[in-house]
Amino acid sequence: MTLRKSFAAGLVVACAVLSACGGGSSEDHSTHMQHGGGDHAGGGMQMNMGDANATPAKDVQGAQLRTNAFTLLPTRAPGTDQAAGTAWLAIHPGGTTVTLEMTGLAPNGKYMAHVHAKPCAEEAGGEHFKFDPAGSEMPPNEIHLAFTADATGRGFMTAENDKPAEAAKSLVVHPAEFTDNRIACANL
Ligand SMILES: [Cu+2]
Repeated sequence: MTLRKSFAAGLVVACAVLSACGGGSSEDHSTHMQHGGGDHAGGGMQMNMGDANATPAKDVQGAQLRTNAFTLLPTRAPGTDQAAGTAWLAIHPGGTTVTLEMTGLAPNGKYMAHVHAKPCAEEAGGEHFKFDPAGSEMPPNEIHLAFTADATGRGFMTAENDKPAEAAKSLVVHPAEFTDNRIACANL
């Protein structure tokens, strides 16, 4: 699985460069989850991982809206067979809004979704979508949605970016602790 190897290697590089991964080879972006907006420490390096209270993509006015159901990926972690839901991507004059709504997740489980650069049928979404292909693996150069399922296993999150992600192809959901594992994918 060269894809997964290179993906994991990319994460290690990102961790080394950014010193932001807190140990191990898996990403941990849980520190900025569900703050409800306006809580970006420092303000210099805005690390937007989503805002559950932002206007959902399907409600953005004047947008070009793409939407699809999630399909389970064969790489999914054990215990995720019930995961299901919908992804929306809205391109609008203010940039891009991405929303996901899922059910069947682990109660109170932590997840990470990224916008990816290939359709679900190609390499399970391929690499992350980047606005600048030579740029950072973190937002705002990528679109990430960090979220925690509620006690019933429902997850909901919206991420905003001020650029139009025209070339985005899919949204892939991972366990937050193992972001090289791919649970589900929705074409966008
Ligand atoms: Cu991803």
